[in-house]
Amino acid sequence: MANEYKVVLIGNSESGKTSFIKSVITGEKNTKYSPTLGVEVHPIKINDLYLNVWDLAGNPKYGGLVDCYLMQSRLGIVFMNGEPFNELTRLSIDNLNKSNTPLIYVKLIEDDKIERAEIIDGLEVNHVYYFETSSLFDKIKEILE
Ligand SMILES: Nc1nc2c(ncn2[C@@H]2O[C@H](COP(=O)(O)OP(=O)(O)OP(=O)(O)O)[C@@H](O)[C@H]2O)c(=O)[nH]1
Ligand SMILES: [Mg+2]
Repeated sequence: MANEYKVVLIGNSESGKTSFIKSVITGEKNTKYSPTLGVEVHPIKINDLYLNVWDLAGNPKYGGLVDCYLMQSRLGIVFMNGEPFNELTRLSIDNLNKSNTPLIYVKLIEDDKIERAEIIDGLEVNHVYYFETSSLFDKIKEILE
């Protein structure tokens, strides 16, 4: 399909990747943590785009196949949790940079007080964008629109 895109979610373990995508798909507010073991792929439709969202494991222990999982990505969303990126996250960012895949950096914050998924700064520097949002945020889907 021409308007079908692969999007990968990367970032340290417990940075909120799975919570984010569950919140987008079902509106579910995820409060308990359970690590992703490898990858989960979610097909979602946003406007007229068909996205295959690959929610990858952030724990280096479960990241052995990451280079395969990142192949043919059209967009990477990098989740930040205030801690330095681990080795797997760094390797994934390098991999996507090498193939000139645009990256969006996202930080999930404490509450749902924000009014919209805001672009905080940088706007666009070498295809890098930065957002702060919350998976407790009801309109989280807007970040992908
Ligand atoms: N403050 C805050 N915490 C969140 C938010 N969304 C999720 N969390 C919490 O942060 C943790 C993140 O869990 P996951 O979403 O499973 O993390 P993950 O990045 O998928 O972790 P791995 O699968 O191990 O790579 C959970 O304990 C959530 O309850 C948010 O928007 N704000
Ligand atoms: Mg996960």
